Order: sequence, then structure tokens, then C-alpha cells
Amino acid sequence: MKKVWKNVIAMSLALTAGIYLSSCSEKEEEIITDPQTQAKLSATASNSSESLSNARVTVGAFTVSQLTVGTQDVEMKYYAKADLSAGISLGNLTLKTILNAGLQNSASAKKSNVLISGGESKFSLIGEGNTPEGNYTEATFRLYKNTAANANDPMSQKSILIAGEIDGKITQFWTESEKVIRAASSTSTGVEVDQNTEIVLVFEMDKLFAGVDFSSALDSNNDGRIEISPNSPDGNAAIFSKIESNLETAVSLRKR
Ligand SMILES: [Ca+2]
Repeated sequence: MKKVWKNVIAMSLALTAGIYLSSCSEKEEEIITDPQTQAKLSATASNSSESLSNARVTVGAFTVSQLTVGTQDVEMKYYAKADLSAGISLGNLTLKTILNAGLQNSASAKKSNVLISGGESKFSLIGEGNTPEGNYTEATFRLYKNTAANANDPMSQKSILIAGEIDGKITQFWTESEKVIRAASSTSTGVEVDQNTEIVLVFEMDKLFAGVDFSSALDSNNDGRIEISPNSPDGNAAIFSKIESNLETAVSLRKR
């Protein structure tokens, strides 16, 4: 009997040591060796691929007065500054993933961001903190369905809410999708992050609404409002799924 207990104790010691060792090596992998700087990640909306100006947002027949987007779980990829300085060509460089840095941790919190208000685009801070210096080529994030807001909040149980007018009729688009969206830089060299850089996720409204015929949007239940949403009482299912699928290509990564 005593021998059995000795074996059990020996085994659990070995297990504990094993867990301890493996958690150590995981931690070592998460240490960032590249020099770091302070940076911000924010989001905004634009009605063209060019400007980031605070212009009124009208795309096709849809005049947008409000856009709110929920974000969480941000992951960014970059080329380290030291590698770039060494003159290695981009094709031979390894894209690094940030595993544990202040900026990414802060930006990963669940948050609903107001990107258009009163018809004008706004910058909404998603997160800030330390992050490796380098050239950032992409950021992925997961849409966040706001489950924390109380039932009277328009964002309650929604990840994206767009409000505005089509032909003078009050119109609302919303989704509860929590899909992952990849925002890529338009240039192969990416966004250069050095001192106090602000990286921006830009929701390009022309791309979000590409191929959508808003003149076909209906108010089938005649309540004076056009609703484009999951199981909408107005129908509009084709417009809804087109906007949802456009989401995957509508967000780009830029420098403010
Ligand atoms: Ca309606």
C-alpha cells in the first residue's frame, strides 16, 4: 500500500513539474524581444478609399447618420524594424504575430465604437499601449455583439448598427454577427509604427455597400421604417446578406 502511495506522489510531482515546465516555455514564447513603442489603435468610417476627412457619409441612395461597430480579440502582424533596417527584402522576411503587448491586449477588450454620428465620421479609440516597432501589414478582429448594454440601448444584442435614410424613409441595418474580419494595409510595406503612431481600422462605406441596390429596399410592414436585419419583418434578406458578406473586404488598415 505504502509503495502505491509513493508511486502516486511521484507521479503527481512529475506531472506538476511537467505543467510548470510547459507553462514556463509558453511564457518565454510570449516575450517580445523587438524594441517597443507606444501606439494607438482606433477605428473610423470613410466614404471613399482615399480620404479620412470628416465628410458626410452618403453611399448610393443611403444617407448614413450613424454607424456603431463592436470589436474584440484584435491580432496584429508586423515586420520587425530591426529586420527592415538590416535591408532584408520583404519577400524574405517573416511576418511576426504579436502575442502579448499592451496595445493588442487593450484593443482586444469588448467595445462598441461610434464611427459615424450626426452624419459625420468620427475616430473611436479601440486601445493603446506598448507594441513592437515595425511595419504593420494586417489586423484581424472579431465583431462583438453587445450583450452588456441594457435592453433600452440601441446597441443591445447587436454587433453593427447603421441608421440613416433611404428616399426620406428612416432606415436601419443591424447584425449580431461575430465573425472575424481581416483588415489589410493597402501597401505591401504596411503601416510604419514608431513613436506614438495611431493605426486606424477604416470602414470603407462604398465597399460595405458595393453592389447593394438600396432602391429595392422595402418597408413591407408599412410602419414607416425600412429594416434590414436578420429575420426582418420587411424582408430585405438579399440586401442584408450582401452587406454582411461585403464586411470581409470593407475594412482596411491605415495610419492616421
Ligand atoms: Ca418596416
